[in-house]
Amino acid sequence: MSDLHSKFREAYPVLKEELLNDPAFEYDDASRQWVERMLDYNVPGGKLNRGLSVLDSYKLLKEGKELTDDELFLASALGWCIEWLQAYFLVLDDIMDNSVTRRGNPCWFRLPKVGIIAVNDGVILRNHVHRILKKHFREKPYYVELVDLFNEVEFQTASGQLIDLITTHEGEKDLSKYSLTVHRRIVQYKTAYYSFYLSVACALLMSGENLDNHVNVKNILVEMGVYFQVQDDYLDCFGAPEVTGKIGTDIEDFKCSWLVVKALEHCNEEQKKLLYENYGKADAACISKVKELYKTLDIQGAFEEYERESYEKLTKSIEAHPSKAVQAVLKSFLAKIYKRQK
Ligand code: GPP
Ligand code: MG
Ligand code: MG
Ligand code: MG
Repeated sequence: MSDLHSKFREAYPVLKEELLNDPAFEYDDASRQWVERMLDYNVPGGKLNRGLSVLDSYKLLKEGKELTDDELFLASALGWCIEWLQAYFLVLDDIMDNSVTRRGNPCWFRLPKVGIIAVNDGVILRNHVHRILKKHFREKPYYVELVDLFNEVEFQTASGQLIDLITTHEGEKDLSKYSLTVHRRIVQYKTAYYSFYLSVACALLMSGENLDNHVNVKNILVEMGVYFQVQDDYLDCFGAPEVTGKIGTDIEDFKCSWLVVKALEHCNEEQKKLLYENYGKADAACISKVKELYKTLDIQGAFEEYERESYEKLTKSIEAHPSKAVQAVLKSFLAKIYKRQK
C-alpha cells in the first residue's frame, strides 16, 4: 500500500474517536458501543476509492509538491466524509432494494439486533459528515462552499434514488417505459455526483479553486459516473458475488437496469413476451429465464462494446482539457474503474 493510502487509513480511527467522544454518549456506554460497531461495520469495509481519490487528486493538483502532515490529514478527513456519506446511502439503499449482502457480509439491517434501527443509523452517519466538516474545516475560507457541496450532492443522490424507486413502480405496470434516456437520468443523479464529482470537487476546494470554473471537469466526471453505474448494473447480474461482495437483486426488483434496457432494444416479440412475464419476480426460475435471455441476446457483448466506446470517448474528452494536472486526476480515476470486476 502506498504511503498516501496508509496515511488515509490512519485518519479513520482518529475521526471515529472524535465522533465517539460526543457528549451525547458520555454517560451511555451502550450507545457509544453501538455507534462504534455500526461505524466499523459500515464505513471502512469497501474499496475506499472515493475517499482515496480526494488525496490522490489533491496530490496531483499540487503537481507533485510534498504534502504537509496537515494537508494529508485534511484531505483524508474529506475523503472519509465521502466514505461516511456512502455508508449512509448504502445502509438505506439496502433496505429499499431488499438486498441480502454488502461487502461480503449481511446488509446491516439484516442483523437481528439491528433491523429498522438501521434507518436511524443512516441518519447518524449523515450527521457525522457535517460534524467532521465542522470540527476540521470551520475556520477554512472554503468552509461554506464545502458544506454547500455536500448538501447539493446529497440532494442530487436522493433525487436519483427517488427516480430509481418510482420508475420501478412504473416499470411494473409497463416495462416499455424503460429506455436509455430514463436510465441515464437515474444513474447520473443516484451515482455520478457522489461517486465521481464529489472527490475531485473536495480536492479543488482544498486547493483554493472556485468550482464554477470547473464545469468541464464536472461534466467529464458525470460521464464517468454514468459509465461506472452501467458497470454496476452489469455486475449485478454477471459479476461474481464473492468478488463484488453483494448478491444482485436488480432482476427481481424490477430495476431500470442498463441490461434490461438493452434487452428491450434487441429482443423480438416472443422474447419481449418472455421478459414481460419473468422480469421483476422473486422466483429463481423467472430470474434464470431473464438471465438466459440476456445470454441469447448477447447483452454481455453489447456491454463490452459500450465499455470500449466509453473508454475512448472519456479519454478523448480528458485529453482535450487544457491542464495536465487535471488530466492526470481524471486519467487516474478512469484507470481505477476501467474493466473493473468489483
Ligand atoms: C446505487 O444504486 C445508488 C446508491 C447507493 C444511492 C442511494 C441513495 C440514497 C439516498 C439512499 P444501486 O442500488 O444499484 O447500488 P448497489 O448495487 O450497490 O446496491
Ligand atoms: Mg438502489
Ligand atoms: Mg442497491
Ligand atoms: Mg446495483
